[in-house]
Amino acid sequence: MNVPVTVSAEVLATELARLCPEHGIDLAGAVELPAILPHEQRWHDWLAADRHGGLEYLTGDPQDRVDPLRRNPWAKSLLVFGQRYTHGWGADSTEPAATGALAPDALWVDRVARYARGRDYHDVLLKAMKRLLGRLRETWPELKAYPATDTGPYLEREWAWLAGLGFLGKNTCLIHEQLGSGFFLGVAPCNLEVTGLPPGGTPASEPLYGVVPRRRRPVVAVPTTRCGTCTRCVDACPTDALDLHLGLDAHRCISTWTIEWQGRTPPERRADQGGILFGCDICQAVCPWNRRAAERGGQVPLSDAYATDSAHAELDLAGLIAISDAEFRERFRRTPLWRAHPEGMRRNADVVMENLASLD
Ligand code: B12
Ligand code: SF4
Ligand code: SF4
Repeated sequence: MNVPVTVSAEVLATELARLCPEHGIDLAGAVELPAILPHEQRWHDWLAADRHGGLEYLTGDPQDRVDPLRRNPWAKSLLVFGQRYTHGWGADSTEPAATGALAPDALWVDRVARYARGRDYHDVLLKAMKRLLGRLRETWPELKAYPATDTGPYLEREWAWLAGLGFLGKNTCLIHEQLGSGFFLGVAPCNLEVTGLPPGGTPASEPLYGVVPRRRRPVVAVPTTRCGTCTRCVDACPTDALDLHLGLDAHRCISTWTIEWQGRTPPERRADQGGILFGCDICQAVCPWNRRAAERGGQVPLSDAYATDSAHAELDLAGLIAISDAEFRERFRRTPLWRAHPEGMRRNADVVMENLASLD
């Protein structure tokens, strides 16, 4: 039976404030459905301009990503969750994954983007959302909700912006004024009819729950972005992958070709990869919002799910170039590095070794 459950935003916020800390979730909000996404055209233009970088799964059914009701016609709202994996990137951050640096003596772990140094968020966040929804079901037994993180066809950043979790930066990341952008997103279409939310498609100024509030003072008009005249991320990107009109060109992004790309690194891209082995944090590391978040970071403790896995730090590059399929599976199962496949990891290590050799 598809019976909506009616609840006020206030009551839902109280429940989320009780349950999110227990489940390691830092931000949570809701968007009324149906909703028209204010930046829907940007998505269609992005695809039409072929900026998806060969990530074919994005092209399947573009309309599903902007309209959750196509797959979940019974849904009344979309819940959105955020879970931090880092305090931010301080001005002193020197790791190659955050600077592109060719540091010969950098630890293996420094060469890996921060989101990927611990357990896989597809596992951790999804489980946290499922458990939290299970607890909400104790209050509302008729609750129906299907959580997803990356795994569902949703423009998660756009939905998160509408749910009040943060603003959209020129690096295309969702940024929270106090926490920066070092958090994952997950969504869940559900049958909660939440009264008192902004009308679908109108952004909220605050999430329903936040481990810290976004701003010190409430705002009247909610901006899409709070970048102002800053262009640090656009200027710092080593491959010119960011532009102000369409956002990120996945063809040019180091993150794409060290994580998602199958096959050889294009010769003209190899030098740009610098000392980066997996993922890329440069356009987040230079962001002033992340710098300030790092400065105040210790005040808001992180869940340990994404703590650096010290077993991986010991691997050296030469070892990675020769890593066997079996060893790769043994070491990287349940971590985000799994996504690279053994051949991708060998390829990435080979590029970094080649770039380091160019220092001699
Ligand atoms: C494909 C993908 C990638 C691709 C393409 C990234 C991209 N920017 O499009 C690649 C492989 C390059 C990538 C890299 C990374 N990714 Co990724 N990725 C995704 C995925 C699966 C889909 C993104 C997508 O639909 N892109 C298409 C574009 C058009 O959509 P969009 O960027 O979201 O932008 C839309 C709106 O947000 C809005 N918008 C965005 N920015 C701006 C800026 C302005 C000024 C305006 C007006 C509007 C606007 O317009 C667009 C249309 O609605 C999402 C999960 C999901 N299902 O959403 C994760 C996701 C975006 N990735 C994530 C992460 C962590 C990363 C990396 C940091 C990993 C790393 N360290 O290497 C980098 C960051 C690179 C970057 N600057 O984006 C997180 C981001 C969390 C956050 N706080 O923002 C997500 C949400 C995964 C998750 N579940 O947590 N990713
Ligand atoms: S992740 Fe790296 S390569 Fe991709 S846009 Fe950001 S700085 Fe550029
Ligand atoms: S670096 Fe500057 S332009 Fe880029 S996202 Fe951060 S504030 Fe915006």
